[in-house]
This record gives sequence, structure tokens and C-alpha cells, in this order.
Amino acid sequence: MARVPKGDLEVLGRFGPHLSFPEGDRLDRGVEPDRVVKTHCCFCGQQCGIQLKVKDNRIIGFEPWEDFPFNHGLLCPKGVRRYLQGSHPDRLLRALVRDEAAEGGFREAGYDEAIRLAAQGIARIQQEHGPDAFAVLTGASLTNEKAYLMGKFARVCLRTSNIDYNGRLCMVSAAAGNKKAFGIDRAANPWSDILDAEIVWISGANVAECAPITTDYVWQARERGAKVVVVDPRMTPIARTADLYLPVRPGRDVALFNGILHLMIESGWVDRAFVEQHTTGFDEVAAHVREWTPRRTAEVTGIAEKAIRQAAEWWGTAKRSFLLHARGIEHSSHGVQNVLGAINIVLASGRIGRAGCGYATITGQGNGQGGREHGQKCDQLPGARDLADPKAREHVAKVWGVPPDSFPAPGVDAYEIFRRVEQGGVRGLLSICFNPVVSLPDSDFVRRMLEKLDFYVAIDFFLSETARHADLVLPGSLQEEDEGTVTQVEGRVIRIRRAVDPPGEAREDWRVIQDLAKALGREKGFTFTSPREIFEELRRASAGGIADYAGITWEKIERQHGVFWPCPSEEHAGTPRLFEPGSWNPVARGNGPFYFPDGRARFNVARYAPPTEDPDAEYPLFLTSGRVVSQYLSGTQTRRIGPLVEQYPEPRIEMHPRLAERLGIADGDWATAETRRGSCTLRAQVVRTIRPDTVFIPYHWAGPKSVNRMTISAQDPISKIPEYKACAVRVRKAEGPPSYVREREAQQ
Ligand SMILES: Nc1nc2c(c(=O)[nH]1)N[C@H]1C(S)=C(S)[C@@H](COP(=O)(O)OP(=O)(O)OC[C@H]3O[C@@H](n4cnc5c(=O)[nH]c(N)nc54)[C@H](O)[C@@H]3O)O[C@H]1N2
Ligand SMILES: Nc1nc2c(c(=O)[nH]1)N[C@H]1C(S)=C(S)[C@@H](COP(=O)(O)OP(=O)(O)OC[C@H]3O[C@@H](n4cnc5c(=O)[nH]c(N)nc54)[C@H](O)[C@@H]3O)O[C@H]1N2
Ligand code: SF4
Ligand SMILES: [Mo]
Repeated sequence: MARVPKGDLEVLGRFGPHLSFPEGDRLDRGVEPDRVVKTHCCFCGQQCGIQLKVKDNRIIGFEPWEDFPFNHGLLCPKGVRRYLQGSHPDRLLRALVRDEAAEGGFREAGYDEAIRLAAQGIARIQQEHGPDAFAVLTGASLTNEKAYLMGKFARVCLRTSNIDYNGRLCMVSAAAGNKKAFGIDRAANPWSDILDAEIVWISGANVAECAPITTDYVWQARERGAKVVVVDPRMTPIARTADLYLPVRPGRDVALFNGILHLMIESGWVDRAFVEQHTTGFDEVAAHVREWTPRRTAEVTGIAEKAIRQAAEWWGTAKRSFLLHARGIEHSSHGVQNVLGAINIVLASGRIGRAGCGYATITGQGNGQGGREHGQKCDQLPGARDLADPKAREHVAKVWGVPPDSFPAPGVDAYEIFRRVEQGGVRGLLSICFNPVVSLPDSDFVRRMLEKLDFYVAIDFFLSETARHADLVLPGSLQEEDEGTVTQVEGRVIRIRRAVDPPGEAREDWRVIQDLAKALGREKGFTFTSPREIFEELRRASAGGIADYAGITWEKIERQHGVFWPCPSEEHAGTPRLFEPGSWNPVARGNGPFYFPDGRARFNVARYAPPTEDPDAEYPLFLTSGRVVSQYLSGTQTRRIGPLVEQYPEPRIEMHPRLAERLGIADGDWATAETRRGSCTLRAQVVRTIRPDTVFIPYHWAGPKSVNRMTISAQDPISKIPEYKACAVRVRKAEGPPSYVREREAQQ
């Protein structure tokens, strides 16, 4: 089928790129709300508590929620503006059906008709080509209940093995590394432990812009005397306040961790008693890091030897410490190795499982944690169970009332699903909460694959750039239009409270899914009447698994301001700090604190390899990508919030003055970045806070402004995360603005 979205789209809806609200950005000025709802921010994994003010089924403002123990009322610029998204005129109120003759390529359709058409399309593909020919892509901004329902829907209703989620682009390297080393995948500590650390080590995390509330914890620790070490090719705001900043060359973190461990061993800073009693594999790792002398580490990482020694000494000699990392080390074709390298220096220090001694990856999406636990990953069943494990299948099949052998086999990762479209194995797709045209690497390929699909249904509340390729768009729900639970960065399960009803013919996502199951004639198991009922089943399905929610009730969440999993019974208060001696552990059963039968953590040899595509004579620079504080992910939401757009209206190419001078580029000039996959012409931002061999572009924009036209689709062999943080690029001064800007100017 020919599809409308050809060429360079700057998709911001029918109302133009930059919408300012007629009412100004404080809709609540002088208006008394009908009620105030205590809930959480819809954006990042910090999941700050917030109170939404509601008037006439509309969110008109917010108030801080000071009692919520994580953020104590603090909010970042996105949290403060989030309430503006729901009243945007682009909010989908009715289903859309592709119609080439209609304006914009879609006609509006009634909800029931759209559900019927969706079910017919799915059934046709599965009848003609088998169950696996229809794939499902989901997201970690969904609540636990929805994530759980999507996994069940794929396995029980569609019986397709092809389901995966956008956490594949986010959390999977950390998850794989944590499982290998600890047997469990969750922040090891509550954030309050950061406050007591003597050293806070931050690798590849732009804390102040991407986890703004964590900055407060780091700074409080610093005020109590902690040293802060930051490793990043860019001197981000948190790095500017660090005691030591290590400007690593992109893609080299494992070399740094190995070099630090080398110095810890050489200087006698390893906690031998802890290693002996609680770990395995140290000797092999020690032998491996012997070659990582400070000199070699300095050569590979581009960090001065003196700075490496200083970092090792502070880390090696501290009594309490906290190591944090995020996508800067995980978005790599050796992301799992980087994570294992980080964990090795934590285990060698012996500082884990105690107050003030911690380790965590900073989760990304709103439900980055819970979204990766309850079965929307291609190889997973609820409770972080393994789909290939016969015992796991048996347990979950019993809860679901289906035979265990009815489950499909483990499927493939989100990017591989698109490769299967190319090969013809996948012909249909349902996506919810995922905008792959903007967020997957080498997006030209992704766009072509969407066009190749025989039938594509998207569920979203805005017509995302990806949904524009759909045959059918079903209007789902915003976070504030539904209730449920999410699991925030610390592993604390919290409640999302409903503030308003979905408008028009939009429906709560879980209703849409259940209506589809019904229209497919397979509604057994999909007759829940509320998210709470789904949660009750999730509790049973997760019971006995590692991510055990069996003892979590909505009332307990209310009483305790959240419950940390694992929580095996209603009497159990939850587990804020993992790996404490004597804490509940169904795997080790008293043998030790880690989640293996022998109770011991694993050292793993962390091998260094350069990025898949390193700079060369033709493409001499590193391209890295990430975020800015005022925009969120693929931008569908924050690019529709006027004040956030004003704060950072478009992506710029960040480069060092020395590089800019060499290229003849001044701040604000148009510059073209080009890789082997594609190019972008954007304004240059000349800053001293980046390595001169590296350029950075934030990724929240679509079409000609999308950095993912240029990124590489290389993936980590274990986690399958894409290598967003390093590829080779060349940059030149552009002759003038790109065509979309010229056209816009001509229209004005
Ligand atoms: N404002 C805002 N906040 C967000 C989000 C958002 O879109 N906007 N998204 C949320 C989500 S889903 C996520 S995953 C998190 C991401 O949070 P972060 O991981 O903190 O953010 P990124 O900008 O992706 O990358 C972090 C840093 O990695 C650095 N980096 C690049 N290459 C390397 C490298 O080779 N080594 C090291 N050590 N560092 C490197 C970059 O310069 C960047 O400063 O943020 C969450 N919070
Ligand atoms: N170059 C580069 N690319 C990157 C990254 C990078 O650092 N650099 N970071 C990667 C990372 S860490 C991530 S997490 C991904 C994220 O990438 P995406 O999955 O594209 O993330 P979102 O922008 O959240 O897209 C989610 C879509 O679902 C919709 N949505 C959000 N919440 C809901 C909901 O509750 N219900 C429904 N029905 N729809 C919803 C939104 O409107 C949006 O259209 O991007 C990745 N892409
Ligand atoms: S830090 Fe994250 S959760 Fe908190 S207000 Fe900002 S975007 Fe929302
Ligand atoms: Mo993410």
C-alpha cells in the first residue's frame, strides 16, 4: 500500500511546529480546581511525586507533593510543564483509518469499526502466514499492568513469539550485566544511600539533565564531604561540579574500569575478605586486568594517567561509595562488558549491600524498571522469569489457565523484528508506546520497513511520526487518563492515579487491547474490568519469580509511599536495599545475599573492544547522541509543550571551539554532519565542554532533524542494545540552511 509520509517530514501535527497555548502556560491562573490528584510525573524513571489540579476533566496545573519521599516536591522543567500536554489540539480523539484520498492520508473512524478492522487485519495475516508473521512492539512508559497485559496478549491471544519493547534501546545492557553478576536486575540500593557515600562515581550519565532529582542526592552527598567523579566525553552540568572529571573517548569505558581494578589490586585496595566470602571469578578477572596498566588505560581512554590514578585512589580507599551509570556506557556494542566492568570495581571494593554502599543503573523511561520485568521482552515471562525455562512456563501457564506448551518460543529483539520485515517473515505489526522511526538507529531502514508492512496498527495519543505509517491508529490513553502502578528508579513500586478521563473516543490502553482480543474471538483471559484486577493477576504470575510482587497491594503502596520489590508476602514490607545479609532471597535460600544458588556474586571478565565503527580518514570524528533537559525521548510529547520547545527549539551540533575553528564554523552557523548512513544540517553550538574529537547531537527530533538518520544499527551481541553513543562522522560548514528551513522562510 502506498503511504503518505514521504520525504522529510517535520511532524508536529496540524497546528504547526510551535504551539503556544492561548491561555498562556498557566492554565490555572485564578481558577479553583475541582480536585487535586496525587500521582507521578509521566516522564522519566525518577517518577517524581506531583499533584495535578483538575477542573472540568482537564488538568489545569500542578502543585508540588512534598510528602513523597523521593523528590520531596522538587520537579524538573519537564515535570513542571507536563500538565500542558493533554489539552494539545493534536490529542487523538478518534480512530484514524488510512485513506489516500483524505487530507493527511487518514479518515476518522468510529471506535468499534476501527477495532473490527484491526482484528480483521491481524487475523488475515496470521491465517495466511502463521502466528509469528504478526509482531508486537511495546514500551516501558506503560504501567506494570499494561506491560503485563501486552506480554499476555502476544503469548495467549496472538500466540506470536515476536514481541519486544523499546526498553531494548534503553535498559537491556544494564539488565544483562546485573543478571550475570548479581542474578537480579534492579538498583541495589535506595537513593538515600547516596547521601552517606564518601565517593559518588558517575559513568555515562548526564545526571543534571536526565535524572535531575538525582542531582540533589549527589550534591547533598558532596555537602557532607563526598568526592564526585564523572566520566563522560562531555563536561555535562554535573561534571562541572565534580571533584574529578574524566573526559573519556567514546566507547572506551570498559578499559577505564579495568584500569581502575588493576590499580586497586596493585595497591592492595581490594576487600579480600568480601571477595573470598561472597564472590566467584575474581582470579580470572585479576589475570585479565593485569594488562590494563595505567599507561595502556590512558592510551585507550584518552584520559590522563594522573587522573586515572587519582580516581582509583579515591575509589580504592573509600569506606562507603555509590557507583551510578546510565546509557553513556550502556548504548554500546559492548554495553554489557562496560556494565560488567563497572560491577567488577564495586565487587572488588566489597561496598555493596550496606548502608551508604551502593550501585545502580539510572533507569530511563517512566517505567524503565517495571517495564522490563513482566513479560513484554521477547524472552521473558512475568516476575522477570525466563520464557525458555519449563518451570517458569508451567507457573505462568497455570495462572493464565492455558497449557504451558501453548506458549510460543522466545522471539527476537525490536530491531531484528524490522530485519524480519525485510526478509518477509514479519508482515504485520501492532505498536503501542514506541516511536521507532525517531528512536531506532539508521532510521531510513526503519521507515522503509514500516512502508513494507502489509498491515500496521498503532496505538498512541498523538499521531507520532511512526503512527503516520500505520493503516490504522487507535487512540489510547495518556498516563493521567488511567490508573495503575510503575516501578521507579530505586525499585519502588508506586501508584499512578487517574486525574481525568480519556477524551472523545480515546480509551484506556488496556481496554483497547482487550477489545482487540474480543474482536479476534479470543477474549478468555482478557476480561479484566480494571487495572487493579490486572495487578492482582500480575501478583500471582510474578510470585516466586525474582521480580516478586506477590506481597504488594495498592493499599500497602499507599501506606508506605511505595513498596520496593521483591516483596513475597503481604506481611513483608518490601526490600529497599538488596544483598543485605539475611534479607529474603528465594534463589540462595540462606547461602548468601546474591541471587544465585550459592549466594555469591560473579566477577565477569569484561573485555575491551573499540566501537563497531571508529573514526577514520574519511569520517574522522566521533558522533555521540543523547538528551537535553527540556525534551523527552522521541519528542512526541515535549515537542508539543510550548515552553519546553522555547527552552530548546531544535537540535544543534555541539562541538569544541578547536574543532569549529579547524572546520571554519562559528557558533550558530549551519553545519552538515554526515555518516555512512545519512546526514543532517543543523546549527552548530560551539562549546568548551566537549572533547575536540567528538560531536554531540540530541535525538528528540524527527525527519531532517533526526540524528538517527546517521547512527549505526550495530548492537551488543548479548543485550542487543544499539550503539547510539559512538559512530564515525564528518562535519563541514553548510552553504546555507537546509531545504525545510528555506521552504519555511519562503512561506513566511
Ligand atoms: N531531559 C530528559 N531526561 C530524560 C530523558 C529524556 O529524553 N530527556 N530520557 C530518559 C531516558 S529513557 C533515559 S534512557 C535516560 C538517559 O539518561 P543519560 O544516560 O544520562 O542520558 P544520555 O544523554 O543518553 O547519555 C548520557 C551521557 O553519556 C555521554 N556519553 C556518550 N558517549 C559516552 C561514552 O562512550 N562513555 C561515557 N562514559 N559517556 C558517554 C553523553 O555525553 C551524555 O552526557 O534519561 C531519562 N531522562
Ligand atoms: N540516537 C539516539 N537514539 C536513541 C537514544 C539515544 O540516546 N540516542 N535513546 C534511546 C532510548 S534510551 C530510548 S528509551 C528510546 C525511546 O524511544 P521511543 O520508544 O520512541 O520513546 P517515546 O518517545 O517514549 O515513544 C513512545 C511513543 O508512545 C507514545 N506513548 C507514550 N506513553 C504512552 C502510553 O502510556 N500509552 C500509549 N498508547 N502511548 C504512549 C508517545 O506518544 C510516543 O509516540 O530512544 C532511543 N533512541
Ligand atoms: S526528574 Fe523526571 S520524573 Fe521528575 S519531574 Fe523531571 S522528568 Fe518528571
Ligand atoms: Mo531510555
